[in-house]
Amino acid sequence: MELRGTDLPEIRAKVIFYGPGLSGKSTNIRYLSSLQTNRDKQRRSSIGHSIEFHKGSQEIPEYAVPFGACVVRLQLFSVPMSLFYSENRLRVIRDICGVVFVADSQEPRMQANLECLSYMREDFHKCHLALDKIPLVLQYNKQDVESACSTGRLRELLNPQYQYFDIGACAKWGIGVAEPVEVLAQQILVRMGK
Ligand SMILES: Nc1nc2c(ncn2[C@@H]2O[C@H](COP(=O)(O)OP(=O)(O)O)[C@@H](O)[C@H]2O)c(=O)[nH]1
Ligand SMILES: [Mg+2]
Repeated sequence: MELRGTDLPEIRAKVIFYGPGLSGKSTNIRYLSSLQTNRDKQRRSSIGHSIEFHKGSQEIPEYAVPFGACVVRLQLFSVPMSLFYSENRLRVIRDICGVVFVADSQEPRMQANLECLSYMREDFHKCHLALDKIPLVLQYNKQDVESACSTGRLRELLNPQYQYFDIGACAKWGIGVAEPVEVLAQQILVRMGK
């Protein structure tokens, strides 16, 4: 999908990438952010340099998803899972609009995935956020690794009622990276009643 103009109304939404250490959260964010930077560059060269580009806080990676007459501009955050940082984690979570849970598909990481899901529920509880009110999607990353569980097995463990959109991914190669945030953007729009 491409942005079609500079004057579409924008909705900004903060999205958090949650998941056990080394599951690929930063890899996802880096990939999306570089896709966005390339699109912005293309747009800039196609319309000339006369228009000042609307950019958010330069430090925060972003990814824009166009829907008809508006654009959902997602600001992408990740949180350190270490308990030492738990206060920081809560600070980041407080005003989020959506969550991408990045699970590590490797069999030996299943316990870490499950623990992290339960930490996430605790964190949400501490922030007075109801998990059923915040759009959540799951990504089963590192499907390329030999010890990876199938997406079916991961769903059984992490999404047993198939309540949430989920997808297998190889974030390192950009596979299955855009879909989760695009689904999330759509769900965020629906929640906002747009
Ligand atoms: N094989 C493989 N490695 C990946 C994939 N995604 C991320 N990685 C690697 O996993 C490591 C941890 O990734 P990172 O994004 O830093 O994890 P984070 O701790 O969740 O932010 C890095 O060496 C990545 O290159 C993937 O899809 N397949
Ligand atoms: Mg990271």
